[in-house]
Amino acid sequence: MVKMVARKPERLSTMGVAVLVVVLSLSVGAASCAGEQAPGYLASPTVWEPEDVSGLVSVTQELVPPPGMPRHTQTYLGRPRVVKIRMEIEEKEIEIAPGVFIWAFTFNGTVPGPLVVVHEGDYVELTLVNPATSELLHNIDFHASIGALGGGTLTHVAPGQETVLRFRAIKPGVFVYHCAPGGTMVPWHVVHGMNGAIMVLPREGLKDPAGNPVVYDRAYYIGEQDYYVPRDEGGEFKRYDSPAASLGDDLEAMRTLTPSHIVFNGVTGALQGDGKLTADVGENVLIVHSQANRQSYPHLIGGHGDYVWERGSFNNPPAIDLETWDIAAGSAAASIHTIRQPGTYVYLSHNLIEAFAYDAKAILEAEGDWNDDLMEQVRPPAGLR
Ligand SMILES: [Cu+2]
Repeated sequence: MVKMVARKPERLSTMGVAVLVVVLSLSVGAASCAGEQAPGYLASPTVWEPEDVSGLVSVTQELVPPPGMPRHTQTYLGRPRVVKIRMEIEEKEIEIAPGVFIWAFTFNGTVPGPLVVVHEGDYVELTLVNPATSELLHNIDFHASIGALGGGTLTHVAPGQETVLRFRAIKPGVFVYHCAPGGTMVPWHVVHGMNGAIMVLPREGLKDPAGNPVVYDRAYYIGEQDYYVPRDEGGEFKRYDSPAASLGDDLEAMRTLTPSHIVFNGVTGALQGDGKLTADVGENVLIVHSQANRQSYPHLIGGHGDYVWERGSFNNPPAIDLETWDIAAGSAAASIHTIRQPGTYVYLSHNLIEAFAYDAKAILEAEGDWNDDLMEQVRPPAGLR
């Protein structure tokens, strides 16, 4: 028998959510490694019995612009709920970099669309509205859902139409959603910003690899976006009069598979300067990071991913203490970062060309006391001695 003490999650400060952290001593048999699920994790996913939805409590979730997340509790042990959300489609011209414009196709006016948060077993009831002022037909495909192309075939809304879709979130994790009207319209809408993510929390909250609760004190949503802005004969980025006017040029630019821009949260520098992320020393910071169309390689310069759900599924134990991880195209990852030093961190895609020559990065500024034990400048840079 191997005696093992589970790593204690660093439970720090508050964000209005009180969760009891229990440290367990676990006895692990030497033969328990192969083919078994980690302690505290299910050997197989939960089977959800159908509910009479009319008898369930309905709650309305107020969606907020990224990098914010809607108000939520990290645990929820009551009966499944119907979580009602509303998304209004907006086609709007935005300036993605100085002097560079694109007609963004958006859910609720932002790139990415808002993060939705529910708990495993809940029902998501979406009202999707396409105002009469739109030019284009849109819909939504939730990777968290099951059936009808993720709801895509049930939600086509022409300008001046709305629809209501309800699906059950039976798989805990972080998942992309995106517009998917069909054919080449799918990537065209996605690379015009029409994507976002949903977080389906386990009902008991997040857990470390040993099954102990892990709580976060702050949470941010980052949607990484690749754009393919056409250039004119002189090499300048083109600007168009209407949402659909760029289609022919766009498809040509998209087929190069070479983005003109790669940014976090829609616009160059969105999560830097006044938009930077903040934290305090001692906090656990959750970052949900989605990329609906391309790969990404998250890394926190000056820190680590203390807990990383690289593939996004909360039914799998997180990896711990990673330096860099992968986000597959069309997926989201969740990571928790324990902030141990004050100062400036850079959260980026560690294809450094994409981070610095493009703009796939965010700044995280932390306040608190410096820890000399972890790092100390023994002698500042000076002349040779
Ligand atoms: Cu669309």
